[in-house]
Amino acid sequence: METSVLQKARYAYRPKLPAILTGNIEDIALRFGEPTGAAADDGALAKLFEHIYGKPIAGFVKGKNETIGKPLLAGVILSGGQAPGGHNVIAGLYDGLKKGNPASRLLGFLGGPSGLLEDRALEITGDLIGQYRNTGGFDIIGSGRTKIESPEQFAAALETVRKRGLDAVVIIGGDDSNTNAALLAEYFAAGGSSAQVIGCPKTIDGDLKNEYIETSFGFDTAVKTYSELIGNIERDAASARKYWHFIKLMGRSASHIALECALQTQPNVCLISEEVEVKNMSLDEIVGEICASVVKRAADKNNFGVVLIPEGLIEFVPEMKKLIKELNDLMAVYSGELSGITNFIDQMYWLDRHLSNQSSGFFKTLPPEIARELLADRDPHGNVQVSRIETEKLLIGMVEKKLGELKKLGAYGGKFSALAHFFGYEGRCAFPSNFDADYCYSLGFTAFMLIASGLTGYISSVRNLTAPAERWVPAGVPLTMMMNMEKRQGASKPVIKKALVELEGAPFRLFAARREEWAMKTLYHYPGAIQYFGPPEVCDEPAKTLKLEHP
Ligand code: FBP
Repeated sequence: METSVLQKARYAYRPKLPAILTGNIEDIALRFGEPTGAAADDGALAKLFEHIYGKPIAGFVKGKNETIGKPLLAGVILSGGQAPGGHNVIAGLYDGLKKGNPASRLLGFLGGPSGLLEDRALEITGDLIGQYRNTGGFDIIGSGRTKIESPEQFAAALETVRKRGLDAVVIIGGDDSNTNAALLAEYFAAGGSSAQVIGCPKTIDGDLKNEYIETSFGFDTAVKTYSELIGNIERDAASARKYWHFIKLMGRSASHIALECALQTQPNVCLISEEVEVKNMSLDEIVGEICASVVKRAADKNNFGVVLIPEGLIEFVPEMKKLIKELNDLMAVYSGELSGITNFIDQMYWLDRHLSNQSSGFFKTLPPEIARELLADRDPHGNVQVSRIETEKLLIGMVEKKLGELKKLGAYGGKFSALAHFFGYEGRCAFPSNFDADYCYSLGFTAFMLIASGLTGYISSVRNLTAPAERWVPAGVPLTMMMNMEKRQGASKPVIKKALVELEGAPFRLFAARREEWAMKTLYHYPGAIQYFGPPEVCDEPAKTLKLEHP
């Protein structure tokens, strides 16, 4: 493999570990807390997860650990969208296994959960992992979005585990994939298998977090990559003074990425889906908010600006939310009938008969490209594929129209020329920041400690992340503790609770306090590129969201 100069330099980077995980691992003992409950719906979850529900949180302390040295065979799966640092989770897991016993081995299942179901795997060797340390991407074994849900799939997973003689499987994924990890752990335990399942919190979206998961890995690098690009665009906008840039940012339903990028770059407008939902804002009101900034800035001869749009925005606009819910239910109930109607016009007629009057009326007002995307296949977890909906273009069109009306009324005299961008894939495979490189390695090493200690149905957790890495606190947290029941594809299912932006939280409050000024003036902030070498305040600084949430 040909490697870049930076890649070679990053191979040599030694990720930092929490102090408790350094030194002799036979001297790291487990300390258990009290039995745990669930995020909500305790009764239903206790029934569904009879074998893994209610376990205590497992922390680490100095002390003798008798179980740690036996040789183990573990498997690892990368699941869902790429997030910077995945390779380092595998590196931390691999190094832990080898430190526990050099005879331990690690298999990487290929292409996500389907690799486990179809028993496609390769052995992770020292040479192989050496080529991927501290690099972005998931290409060492690939990823996939297969949801393990049918009885045949669970049986196939158990069959692979038995055939291979696996002691444990580590699933590196987001909320849906870690829900799968809990289901698998329960299935294995109920089926009399001793195979353990451990999850790791991954997603650039930042929505897999709670009291025990301070942030999901990949968020830090992704937001820094997008913020660099947004800062560059802001500087271009302020230099050319002729464009409004509408930038959609990944993040699925959650606006954590957009909010963090706003705090880093101080754009003129940043929409936050969770606020749109709470305030019940219609599309028209959202457009009004953007136009207010355009009009004010035009009065100062600033016919340029930057607008950040979270990719899930569209799902939170009340009329759209109602429409999507109705579409999801119809697509679940009439999937056979609907898939037989391939022509868009015929689909519209069919929907006209099945949607409520309000949703049908709203659906007809949408540009055809957006309507088509709403009818496209859901992902395997039943989510609308929001990254494909061109909200940024929809908003540009609507803003243009509204400004035209304002011009006629004499309320606006500027020029409006807009450009659309979408930043998502650009940040998912970046070289992990030092923070993500260290955090991921620690998560992988912690996953090994949980396996070696015989635990199952736990997620690897590392906390106190705003302190220097040696003071980070690793632990194992029962997956069921983060779960509740939600309606998915028409049925009530156990899922890990998504963390959306809290309007009472410190990051949003800071943003809300500053945004009026940003809307009028040009107060752009240019964070520049991620730095890997240099003083800690330049290289190791975590994201603002994390610092504000954990002062
Ligand atoms: P995960 O939730 O699996 O981490 O994926 C995150 C994400 O990048 C979202 O931000 C985005 O909506 C989605 O993946 C895009 O999916 P795909 O990679 O299938 O196009």
